[in-house]
Amino acid sequence: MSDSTMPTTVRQFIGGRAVDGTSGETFPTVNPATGEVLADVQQASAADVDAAVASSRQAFEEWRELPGAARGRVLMDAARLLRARNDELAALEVADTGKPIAEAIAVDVASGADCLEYYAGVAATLHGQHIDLGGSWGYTRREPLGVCAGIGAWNYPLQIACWKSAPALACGNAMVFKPAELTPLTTAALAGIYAEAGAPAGLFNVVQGDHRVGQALSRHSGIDKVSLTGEAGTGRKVMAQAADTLKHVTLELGGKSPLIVFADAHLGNAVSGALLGNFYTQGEVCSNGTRVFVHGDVKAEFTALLLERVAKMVVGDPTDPNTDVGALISADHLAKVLGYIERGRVEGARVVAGGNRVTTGALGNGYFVQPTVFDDCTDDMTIVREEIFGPVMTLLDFDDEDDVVTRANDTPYGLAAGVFTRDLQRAHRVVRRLDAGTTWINTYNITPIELPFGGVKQSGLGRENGAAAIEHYTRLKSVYVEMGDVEAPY
Ligand code: TXE
Repeated sequence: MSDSTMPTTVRQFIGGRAVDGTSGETFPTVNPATGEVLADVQQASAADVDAAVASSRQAFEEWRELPGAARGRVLMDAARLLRARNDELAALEVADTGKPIAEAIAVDVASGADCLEYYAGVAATLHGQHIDLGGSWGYTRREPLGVCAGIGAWNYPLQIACWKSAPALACGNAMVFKPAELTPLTTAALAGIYAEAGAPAGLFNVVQGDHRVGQALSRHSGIDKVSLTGEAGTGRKVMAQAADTLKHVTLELGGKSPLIVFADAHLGNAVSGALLGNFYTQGEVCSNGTRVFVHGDVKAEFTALLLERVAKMVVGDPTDPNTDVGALISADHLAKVLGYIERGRVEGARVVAGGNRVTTGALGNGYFVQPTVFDDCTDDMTIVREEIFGPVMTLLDFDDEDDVVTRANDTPYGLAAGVFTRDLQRAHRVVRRLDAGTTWINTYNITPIELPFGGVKQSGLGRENGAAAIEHYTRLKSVYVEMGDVEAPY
């Protein structure tokens, strides 16, 4: 990775340029694969947040007046710039997140660019309705909310920043974005790209820092909407923090999603789905299908095929294109995941693959865990009930459709679910009964931008992507047009 790409200090990005924060406080961002400090990050102060909000408010007044097509052109150009820098940004994301370069090159930046392109097209289509009222008539206007705050998680820093900013900007809003403190690098680059694409100064500002900056944004009276990606507990806090000022809120939160394999499923595909749904991004994917329910008739065959393929997975240096499983995000998260694995053993589940930290050679400096599979799991075990957010799959048996649906729904979460079967009617019947916002039939974890993404129950509120996101970045104004005289009783 070129030195020009890796800053030594990560600053704020306010009013179209990088500026120093005023808190005087910094913290390091670390490469999870090597433990090395990548850069020092400036913690934003309350005054920096105020400045970012004021600068976005100013940009909003200009941006909202542009025709949608003009906004779309800026987004389209930003998408072009993202694609042009795909490999460079992917390498930056790998350094910050520890994920395999093969993933970052193929998915992270590209998904962000897809999102910008999609909403670039949507921007010119935003419209209200004409409502005929006989002589008089009415119409509705779909209007921007104003200044939105985006708060990101550390597993997909750039993609999350694009999934929030693209619909927000397309709808005429401005955004102040705070990436997760563990992964500040690529969001700063995105701000530069929006500026280069012709966005008004301040349209997309970035403030860096930990939960305190997130709190400041979600409480700020100058912010009209807050969109968080994070864990369920943080979601509840952000909603409470936003309540005093009645902000619009979107929450993309955690999950403990079921993946169901019926006896007639194509087992090769079902195993692929289970691997994608548990070990992609070393398991740090909110929609992962970590409760794998397999019909008793095919459990042995499925498990044998699964273990054969897990054994071939490469845990290694994330910058190596042959690596399948990279490093977990931090030493704290490593300890959390290893803690869950130990808990699984203590509660009687059987490790049939992995189960250990990887410390061979240089990997000992990073936070690597083997792709881990538990068998003989029961629904009440901690590893089956709680989100681990690591490479840990739990296998569960079932024999009856009603039973598996009931067990699949027996969780406070409702983010995603997957069903593998060749029986089309069963597939749609079961999906209809599953409590999840995002579901897959005969695949897993594929998220095209055209399709709304989001959860139900404790997995969140609102939706990202698709036409559905427009509802969460606009407000509706009704206009009554009187074509006659006003009739008044007095
Ligand atoms: O979340 P945290 P993390 C979920 C995933 C997992 C979690 C991992 O399932 O549970 O996110 O990400 C800021 N007020 N998803 O550990 O700790 C914090 O600084 C305001 C779901 O990063 O919740 C960070 O920027 N902000 C998802 C952000 O919140 C606060 C996709 C998230 O931090 C705050 C990816 C507070 N009180 C991960 N406390 C999906 N469903 O799409 C913290 N923050």
